[in-house]
Amino acid sequence: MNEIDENQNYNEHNIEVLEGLEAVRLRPGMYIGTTDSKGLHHLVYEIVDNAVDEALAGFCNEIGVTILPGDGVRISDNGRGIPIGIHPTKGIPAVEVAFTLLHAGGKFGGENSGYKVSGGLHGVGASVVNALSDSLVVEIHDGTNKHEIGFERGDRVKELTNMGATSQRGTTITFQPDPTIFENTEYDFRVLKKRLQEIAFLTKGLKIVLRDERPSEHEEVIFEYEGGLKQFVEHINQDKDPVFDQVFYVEQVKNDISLEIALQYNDGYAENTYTYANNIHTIEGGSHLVGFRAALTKTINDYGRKFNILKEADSNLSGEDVREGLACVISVKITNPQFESQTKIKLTNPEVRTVVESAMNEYFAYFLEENPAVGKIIIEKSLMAQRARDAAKKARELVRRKSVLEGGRLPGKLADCSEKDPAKSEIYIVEGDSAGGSAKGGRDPKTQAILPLRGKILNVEKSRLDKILMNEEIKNLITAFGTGIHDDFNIEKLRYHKIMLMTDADVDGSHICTLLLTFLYRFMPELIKGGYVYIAQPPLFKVEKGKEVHYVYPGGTIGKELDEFFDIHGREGVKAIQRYKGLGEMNADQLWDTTMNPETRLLKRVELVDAYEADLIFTQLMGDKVEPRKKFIQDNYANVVNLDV
Ligand code: 0RA
Repeated sequence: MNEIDENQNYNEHNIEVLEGLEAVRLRPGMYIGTTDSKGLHHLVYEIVDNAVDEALAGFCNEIGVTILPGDGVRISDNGRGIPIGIHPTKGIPAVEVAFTLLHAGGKFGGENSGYKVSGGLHGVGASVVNALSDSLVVEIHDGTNKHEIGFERGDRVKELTNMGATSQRGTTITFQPDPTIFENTEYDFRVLKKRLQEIAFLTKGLKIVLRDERPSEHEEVIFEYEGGLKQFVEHINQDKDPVFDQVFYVEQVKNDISLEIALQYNDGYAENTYTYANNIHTIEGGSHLVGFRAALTKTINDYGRKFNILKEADSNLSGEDVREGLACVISVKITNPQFESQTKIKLTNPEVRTVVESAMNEYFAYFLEENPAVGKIIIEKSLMAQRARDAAKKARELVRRKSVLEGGRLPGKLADCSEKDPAKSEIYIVEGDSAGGSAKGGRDPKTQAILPLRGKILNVEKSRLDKILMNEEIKNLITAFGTGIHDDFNIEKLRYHKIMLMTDADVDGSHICTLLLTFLYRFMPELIKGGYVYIAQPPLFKVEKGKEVHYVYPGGTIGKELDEFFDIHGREGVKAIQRYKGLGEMNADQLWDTTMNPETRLLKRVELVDAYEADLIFTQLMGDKVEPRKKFIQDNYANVVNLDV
């Protein structure tokens, strides 16, 4: 902020402004976390959150988000318009205060300006977006006139001006992220789409229109859910088979805490519960989740006993039993949410637990009594889960006892590395014995272990834990990793900090890779969350060109990699093109040079971008239904090969 408005005296308020936004530009990370793509998208959420607040206050029912050519973004709403009156103590229009003063109180109206529930995790407000934007323009339609104010890098460059008559109402904010602050200013439509859809599910009745007006990507999506969380749950279950039609739904405001819960069961084994506090996805759960779980287990057991579906001889259903196949979303809104830390997104407000627990106890009990057929299905399903869990426990004990008896012997097929420090050790999971042979010959035996798998592993999406634990290939994986599984999982015991999935670069190889990822995602998700899982990238072609040998890797356009290679390198002197159909076709040296040598290899780290998205993808890919799988593969062939869920 190197410019002071000539019309104003240089007073302490100006100095406050000066220091405030300059600090944001000096240390943007302190305010928005990062200046990578995440921080860039955060700018949009920060502005959208203010409009969502206006919707939650009941004054706005539509928000538009438009990515403009050149990667500016325009966010508009049909609310009351940001206040333009002169701020009582600052002496400038309220809108200017909001966009130039750091932590301008409760965003637009001071600390006590009412029931503010939205707001991103950082909740830093509009002034931070302004500070980090090359330019930012606010247009306010107050039903009578249109007013405009403009900024550049936080400096006001156009004072609030009446632009003439209008009958419209609402606020439009257009900003251009500053390319000197952000590593990359290119917005990702899919990232905004996912988050805006989530906000729409969480704010029933709010219409959100996302448009991409960049020349190459014209696209528009509209999200509007009258059913809110109910539709969110239906979305989670869209490619699964619900075991009853009804979706349980409760909404309540009590002691200044508003809560919404929706749930339905599907015939799968996994639990999908997503929790939110003030629209923030609380990945690690917290007090709302604890209250919900306690009430779910209690209500189902009480109901089962009361109607004698749970017999005297049956033991009580455990929490895990009653959560098998559960699809559920919990959303709470509170005035002062507390999280364990910036990175541990876990709600800690203790008062939330009791409110959620008593609402669930009361309304879920009603729901079961009013829908006895549903009650019966849930109890019977939970009883089956209980029996399977008992069987799995026995199987697990068998596996454990066996490994104790055998002195924790590693699988016979594993060619282990000599390094004992897990941080320096890698394990390659290889498809088939012949590729396994090449990998064993080509590896660095100090740090690289090889575990060959026989063909396709079991699809865990369709099997129960007891059966999964009896599968030879899966047992080998578990013993080689050293972590144990499920309840016994212990990340401290992981024997390799890089787990490399190395399969052929063809459809079968992708399938095996997906089966492995499904297993890891469902039973050892900590490995994926911790960033220990990688996909090795063997080359697709070898091209001999004059005296040089080139390898062509996946990437760029699927199926066109070779053409793209020739576009860059030309065709002169090309003798032999070899297409690698499988890893087994490469000899040991080639495999080392192209795929395993840490100095030169290409790796993809598997990331869990978003849990419910990942769940949808695994269900589509590995579940019973053929249609969604076909559609997914048709839509996403490129992403399946480069699966980065
Ligand atoms: C009236 C009063 C207040 C804010 C707004 C309208 C308002 C703010 C925004 C931000 C984006 N769009 C908006 N539309 C309206 C201040 C009262 C308060 O802070 O609670």
